[in-house]
Amino acid sequence: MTLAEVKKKIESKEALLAVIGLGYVGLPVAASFARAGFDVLGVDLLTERVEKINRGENPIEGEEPGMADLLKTVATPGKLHADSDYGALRDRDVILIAVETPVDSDHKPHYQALISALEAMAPNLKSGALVIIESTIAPGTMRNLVQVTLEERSGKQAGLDFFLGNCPERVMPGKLLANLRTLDRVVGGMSPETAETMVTLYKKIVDGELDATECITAELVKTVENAYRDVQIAFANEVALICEAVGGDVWKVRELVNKSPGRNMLLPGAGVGGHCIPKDPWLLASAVDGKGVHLRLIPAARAVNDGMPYHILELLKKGFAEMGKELKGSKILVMGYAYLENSDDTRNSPSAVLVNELEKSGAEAVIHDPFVEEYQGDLLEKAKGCDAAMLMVKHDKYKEIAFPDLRDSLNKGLLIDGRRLYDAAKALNSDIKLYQLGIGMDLNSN
Ligand code: SAJ
Repeated sequence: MTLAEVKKKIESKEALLAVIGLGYVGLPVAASFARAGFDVLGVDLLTERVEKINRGENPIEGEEPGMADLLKTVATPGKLHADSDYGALRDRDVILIAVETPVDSDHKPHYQALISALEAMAPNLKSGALVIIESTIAPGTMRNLVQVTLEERSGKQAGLDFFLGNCPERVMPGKLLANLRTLDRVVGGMSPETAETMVTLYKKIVDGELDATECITAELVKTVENAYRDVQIAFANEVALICEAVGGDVWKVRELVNKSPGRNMLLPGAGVGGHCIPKDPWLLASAVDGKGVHLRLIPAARAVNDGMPYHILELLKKGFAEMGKELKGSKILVMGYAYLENSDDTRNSPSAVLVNELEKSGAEAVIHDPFVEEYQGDLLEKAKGCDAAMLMVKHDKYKEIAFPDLRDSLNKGLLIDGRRLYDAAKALNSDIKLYQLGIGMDLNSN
């Protein structure tokens, strides 16, 4: 099959599609193409997930508007069918891969899932098939890993016997289907014709702009956009540390800085978690391994952001020192365990780092989070007997706290606010000692 024939089958929606990896990226994509009228095969190693999808049930945790209903309507043969058998790929004209691409503890890409998927699909690759990687990958991976693996394992030649592209996702938990439909996407093809064919495909489910380009550009854009955000957040965090040290208020400083044209200082906070921001800068950085490029800013930003939970702990230690209290043997209420406000997603949660440090210091951590099932419950009940509370996530529910009630529950009215959720004057009136990230001691001197 030539690329032109693939394009024609896509235009008429006769093309048989497959999506490998039915997680929070792959499943919405598979379901969206099925809704658009394609026959989609979903492949995932988790048989339980496969069975759930074939029953029309949504396996994705958390609130995903529209996802459950969409699956109910498309989970039928001829629309979306899930399977664990890679052999089912043999008749597929277009294969999307959306498997996890984490980094190891040494910050290097961990491509095992991607490699396994490529090796399993290669023997089943139909001549003329279009293969698209949606996973976030380090710049150069399409050429150096994906193309090499597929050619070696299939005996076919990219650009001749099959076609390759990279279309990074821009999904966000809680808005999977909305982002997928509305956000612009970079469409990287190993050839301009491949990129154009991919645009024809994604046009069927994406209303946003589809920017056809090369694979290396697509790989760079995705990792750069998240590294950029990480550096921006790190800058805000470092300014918060400066403000604390010199007696300023970073929140006021940020507001006034952002009145200056072209400034957009992000928010300091108790840490940077989630499925992409902590990982993608390392994928980007790994692309220059061995190329004699010494990166300083991107790794430094990661270090600043990873250091924030430890800094919040320092604020607690400062409060205890003022009260002549020891951390060892104390009981600390940790408010918020998700990585993001009003989310139940705990991946790379900064609170997990804080809890670990508290326990290493001999303190007992009592965790509360209104969205994370195992930590739900009555906040004031959990606060009872605690020596301090630490606000790590600015869940809306935490804004409603009545300080007098919190004060009555806590042994000592000590509250560490890692997200500037609270108003110092209100805390003062209810005799709560409040330490807020980024606000210097004398401004914190209530
Ligand atoms: N954070 C800060 N200060 C900020 C913004 C975020 O400390 O000013 C922290 C959050 O608390 C969280 C982490 O950083 O722990 C990540 O927050 P995020 O708002 O970046 O949310 P994510 O991780 O879901 O990022 C996603 C990304 N989207 C995709 O990868 C498709 C990111 O590229 C988007 O910029 C981001 O959503 C967004 O803008 O909402």
